[in-house]
Amino acid sequence: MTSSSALVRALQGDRPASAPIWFMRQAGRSLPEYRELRVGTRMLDACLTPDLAAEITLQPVRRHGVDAGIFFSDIVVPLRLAGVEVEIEPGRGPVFAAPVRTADDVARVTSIDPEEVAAAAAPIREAVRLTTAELGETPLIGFAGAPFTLAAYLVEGGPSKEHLRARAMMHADPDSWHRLAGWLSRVSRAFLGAQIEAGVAAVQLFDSWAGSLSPSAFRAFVAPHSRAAVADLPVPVIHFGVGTGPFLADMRLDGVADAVGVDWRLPLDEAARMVGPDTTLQGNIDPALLGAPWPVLEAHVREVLQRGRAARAHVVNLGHGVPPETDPGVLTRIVELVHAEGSGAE
Ligand code: 1CP
Repeated sequence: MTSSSALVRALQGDRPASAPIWFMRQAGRSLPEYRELRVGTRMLDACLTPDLAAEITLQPVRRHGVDAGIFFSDIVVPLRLAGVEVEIEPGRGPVFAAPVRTADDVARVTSIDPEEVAAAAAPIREAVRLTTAELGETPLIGFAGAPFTLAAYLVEGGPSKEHLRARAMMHADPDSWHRLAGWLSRVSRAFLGAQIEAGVAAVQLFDSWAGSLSPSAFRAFVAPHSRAAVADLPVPVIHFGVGTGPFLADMRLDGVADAVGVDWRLPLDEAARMVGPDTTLQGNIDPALLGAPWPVLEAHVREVLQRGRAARAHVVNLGHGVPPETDPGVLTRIVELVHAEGSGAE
């Protein structure tokens, strides 16, 4: 039902009449209806309650008329399903009871069979089924965390700025690093598999913090594991990271990624030259402009669309997630502008 949708076509390299648009973090704290539904429920419990996860996923699609839903969940959900002790602290993010820092820690956590994730993923499959039944022809995007971004939390034990402990492990103990990253890759792949079985039309691999890596570290320690997480999937793959301009071509994962996400730092026409003619680009409205006067934001969105024409196809999005303080009316207005713009004569 979703194979002729604008999103799937753009990911496959077509240019539908108007560029598809969705927003990273479109479900969440910018929506009053989300804040109301979440009262009294912990984040990870909400993710594992199928009717709640489905309703939260649907809220922004109804409100904004975006061209895709993004499944409401979190990158640490498969770790919770695998039995790792993790909570999401309000206003902070994922926090682990036991950080994974030494070779022994790595040996302990990687002894968990990633199949445990598939076995425990019934609430995920159920939530995806409920959501796709309501969405009809609008595609649902599934997602998982890339091994490095997951490791950035797991090794540190919680959020960090420069992800120094995970990056240090690569060089101090490469064997443990590769063991951990390989395991995280299989865990995320199992999480994606459950979502795909239940009907998502595309998936996004979030390597949000990859921009903290040097190009050589990304190539040697990260890319092979990210590639393994998404190789040979039966649906299109988007690969996203913030600050990945210095190694954007490597974000293609040797062509395994159908689309590469670009943050606000790199104009899309430059990005198109870097990734070449076989990759769709996604992005790159600057979240910092969401609070600007409408004419300023409108001019910026038009410029993003214009530069996006240099790519083989373009999925419009922000350069990173919707900030919680965003006026949701502004997001709806951007969707209307992008849809109107696309159907006009070029
Ligand atoms: O308090 C709350 O309401 C929880 C805030 C929240 C939400 C709404 C968290 C905690 N996660 C989520 C949902 C979520 N997480 C989605 C939902 C779908 C949507 O986009 O609408 C997605 C795709 C994620 C993925 C995720 N979690 C990423 C990658 C995306 C990104 O923004 O780069 C990352 C880095 C996380 C970790 C995480 N989970 C939550 C927070 C606040 C964080 C970031 C912590 C940090 O700053 O390090």
